[in-house]
Amino acid sequence: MPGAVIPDDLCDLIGAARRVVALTGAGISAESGVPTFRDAQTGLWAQYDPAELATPEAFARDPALVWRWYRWRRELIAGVAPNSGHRALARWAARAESLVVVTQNVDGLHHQAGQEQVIELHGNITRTRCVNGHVVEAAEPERERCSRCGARLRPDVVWFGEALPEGALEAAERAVREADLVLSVGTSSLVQPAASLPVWAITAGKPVVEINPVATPISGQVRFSLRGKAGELLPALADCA
Ligand code: BV8
Repeated sequence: MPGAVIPDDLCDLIGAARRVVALTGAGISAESGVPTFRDAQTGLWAQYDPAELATPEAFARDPALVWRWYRWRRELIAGVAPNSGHRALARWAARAESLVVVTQNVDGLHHQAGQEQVIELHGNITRTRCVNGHVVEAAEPERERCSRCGARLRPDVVWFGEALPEGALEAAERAVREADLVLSVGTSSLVQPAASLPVWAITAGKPVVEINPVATPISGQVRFSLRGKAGELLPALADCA
């Protein structure tokens, strides 16, 4: 949909917005070739449920299997680049007083697109840490131990059942509180506590704009629910900024 048509009232709202927050999920990376979390499983991994593998229990039960899954995802992500959606948010940030990206994604593509203010709620798949929290470099994290405390190494992501990184949710809540426009881009709005952020914005009376090819649990509550792809709609929205 080249040159998507943005309604005048939405374009005016964007033009007047000074402090923007973009809440992003796996859908913004889909056009970069990163399968969304729910369809990430192809080939060998089709038999596994990501919500089962992305847990401390799975890692405790079979660390080698979990590492194989993360190595497969790391190799996939190493071969992709930011798309026009990521780039549009980075461009928009240069034109607003502030634009903070609060992402559920662990692929680092917002940083790669030049986005300066990014809150990674669920960590970053390319980083490795030990089970005691020490971030380390490791060529073979499946086999190596922490160079600082000797503990087992794991990907520096937040698994289901684990708390978000210290201060990340608070920083995201503060950004939403200070925003005059909130975007919810490419997320099924199912995973908590990230999914509570757009709901909190709606409750606080902030204008929320959702971008998703399909409806989500918040589609009926937001100011604008745009049915479309992030890579096509975000550039058109950024042109209004
Ligand atoms: C916690 C990192 C507490 C790992 C991930 C309340 C109620 C119910 C359950 C809970 C609750 N509170 C907590 C829970 C449990 C759980 C949870 O939410 N479960 C869900 C399934 C019900 N939450 C947690 O466990 C969280 N921790 O709350 O801890 C605590 C507190 C103190 C002390 C101890 C514990 C931690 C959750 C984080 C899990 N880690 N990722 C890894 O990646 O390996 S989650 C992972 O899945 C992703 O990071 C992402 O967040 C999530 C997938 O969600 P989406 O990003 O939305 O992706 P999805 O595939 O679902 O949707 C893609 C969307 O894009 C779709 O809508 C699609 O239509 C759209 N799309 C497709 N193409 C495009 C597009 N949109 C635009 N353009 C396109 N081209």
